[in-house]
Amino acid sequence: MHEELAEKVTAGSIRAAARLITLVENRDPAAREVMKSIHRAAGKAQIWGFTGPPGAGKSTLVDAVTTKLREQGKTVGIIAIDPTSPFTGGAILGDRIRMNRHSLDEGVFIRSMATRGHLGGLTRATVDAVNILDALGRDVVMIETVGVGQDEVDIVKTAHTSVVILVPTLGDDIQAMKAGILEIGDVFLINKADLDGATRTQVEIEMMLDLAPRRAAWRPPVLKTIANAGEGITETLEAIARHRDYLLSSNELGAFNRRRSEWELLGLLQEQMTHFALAEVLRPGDLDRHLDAITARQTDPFSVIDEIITKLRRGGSAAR
Ligand SMILES: Nc1nc2c(ncn2[C@@H]2O[C@H](COP(=O)(O)OP(=O)(O)OP(=O)(O)O)[C@@H](O)[C@H]2O)c(=O)[nH]1
Ligand SMILES: [Mg+2]
Repeated sequence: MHEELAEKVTAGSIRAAARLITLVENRDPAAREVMKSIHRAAGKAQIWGFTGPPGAGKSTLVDAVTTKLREQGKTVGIIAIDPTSPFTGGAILGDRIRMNRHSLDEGVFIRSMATRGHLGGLTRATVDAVNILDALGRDVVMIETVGVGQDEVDIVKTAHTSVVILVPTLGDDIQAMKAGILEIGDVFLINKADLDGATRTQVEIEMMLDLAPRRAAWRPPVLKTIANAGEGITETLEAIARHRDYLLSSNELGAFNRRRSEWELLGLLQEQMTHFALAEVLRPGDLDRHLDAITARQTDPFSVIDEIITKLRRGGSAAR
């Protein structure tokens, strides 16, 4: 079953990819074997992240970018992350409606995923889903996420190029913006440039970028877009292509891919070790007992970890 599903995904079956994403989303153990088999087939896609505040126009922009990519004959995979927070509760429905015009196009695969609920588990599921669309043979995989939490920022860091989408705002709002979002952007867009203050916001972002310490030689461009009118989309794609050229020419791509492997491996290790400890080392009721004792200050989390590690060293369940 595993081999068959893996073969179907790498042969380009959308249905197989959808099924596999559901398995990874549920952290189904069956997904592991398939993920092993498809790893070698992945690594060819360009991965782009789109992040920004709720309602900035991310979905509209990704949709417009998708149209352009399809005109160029490129296949597209989109992961829209639904943070399931009260103020963006309608994200899934919204994405469906706005991306409707691609719904009959086999060259566009769109999937919404939630980030909340598990101990970082769904952040991992998102990374797996990107790899699945990569192995499916998509030329470009885009991740749309609301840039609010650490999970979202982490996800965007796994993209080759991160596009930060902002809207015209008052100066104070920009100052209040988390420095984090400035650091992750390889390309900045001031979307809704049809609204007042777009140029001023653009200038302010440019100034903030001038002041911000930069690790790399790449200076992120700041562009104005009107996503719902398709304006600035060609320029956005050109900026992403220039960033790609920079990654290739500076050898940054190799270093980036290695960091991505590290992030993936260590994340998986953390997930699996936690799973192993909870399932194999702790007896039923142990976790509750530890939590009660820590809360009552009869012990501390460090001592409990020592105890768990000692049991792990002795061989997990054998030590019971
Ligand atoms: N005036 C104007 N409206 C726009 C522009 N781009 C998008 N919009 C509108 O802004 C609203 C939000 O757009 P979305 O694409 O759903 O924004 P989003 O960032 O994906 O939203 P969430 O996923 O809910 O965070 C929609 O009504 C769009 O039609 C633009 O350039 N100018
Ligand atoms: Mg959206």
